[in-house]
Amino acid sequence: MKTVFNAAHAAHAPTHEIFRGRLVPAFETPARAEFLVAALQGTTHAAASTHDGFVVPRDFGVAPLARVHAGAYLQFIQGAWDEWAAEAASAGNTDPGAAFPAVWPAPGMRRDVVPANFAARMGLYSMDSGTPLTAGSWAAAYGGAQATLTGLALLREGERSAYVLTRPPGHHAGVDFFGGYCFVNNVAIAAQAALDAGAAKVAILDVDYHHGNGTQAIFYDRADVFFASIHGDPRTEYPFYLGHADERGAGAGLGFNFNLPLAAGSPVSEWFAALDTALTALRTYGPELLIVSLGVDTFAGDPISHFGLLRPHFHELGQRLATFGRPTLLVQEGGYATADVGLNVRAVLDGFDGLALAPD
Ligand code: Q9C
Ligand code: ZN
Repeated sequence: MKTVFNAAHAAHAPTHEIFRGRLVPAFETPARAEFLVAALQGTTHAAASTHDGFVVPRDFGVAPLARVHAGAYLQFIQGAWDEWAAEAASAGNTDPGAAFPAVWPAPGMRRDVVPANFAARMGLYSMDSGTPLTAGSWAAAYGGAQATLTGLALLREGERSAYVLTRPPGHHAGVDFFGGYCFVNNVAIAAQAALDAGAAKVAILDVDYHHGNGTQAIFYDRADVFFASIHGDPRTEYPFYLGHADERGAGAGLGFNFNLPLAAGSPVSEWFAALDTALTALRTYGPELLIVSLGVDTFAGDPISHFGLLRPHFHELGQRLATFGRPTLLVQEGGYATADVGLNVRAVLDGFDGLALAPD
């Protein structure tokens, strides 16, 4: 299948994140995309006529992002690094590290008055302190949204499937907040764009280890997007505060949200049983389009996750997604066993395309 490559990903290059009271090497790094490029180059998934076989993203502008995200949030993210750098410079630091939020409006505090203070706005527009905001975060995230919209355009032009090779990921980002390494919600932007282009029903299947809280929340009260997710139980796993099985949608959206949380450490057989359950529900829904939040942090070797999928299981995942039989947009989300991310994704794409599992 064709791969759309967000080359702007490299602009977002966090070096560290906060973990257990210390700065540790960042998990979500440009190297992830480099391994993806290396694994797909020279394969049938990199057979386009430009950019080493990868499709170059078109530019659809900021309007499709604003169909999902609040304008004030997009403006903040766009200018956040410059504000942070200017503030640091005025304090005599001309080479600040990444910006991290450290203060949030707890329930009962005001969200309707946007603070002038930069740190206060970082908290207003975020969900965690685990997401470094860097000089290139906006450029990379914007490029990712454009790459995803380009993948959608390929489907409209007749491709059966397309893969979007991008980072940072997107599924934790909500209408007006970043977090979980995510700034803009690529799959939500693509789903909304598909509806705006005339689709009546879109399905999003999220197979990242972590619940796609942003995607769920964006479409929770709507019937035109069915969100299904298989993920680590939020009682113990990030993002903790959303992703339980009793979240079935609200209002017109009741019945169109389907969470399949599994205990950390669940066997792969249970994961595939959940996949079948999710695909059955999505088939009943009858969408014109399937969008997959393709995290491969379900891999046994992932450093921050606790499922046990191996290379052949990713191949099997691709096969099962293909049997769904709808135009399918696969969008990269998590996966932090950096050296294995590319091979795991290649296994999914090979499985989808009916190719044999390639040796490592
Ligand atoms: N130091 C995605 O997979 N915190 N996001 C992990 C480890 C957040 C993962 C803490 C994990 C977010 C898209
Ligand atoms: Zn994840």
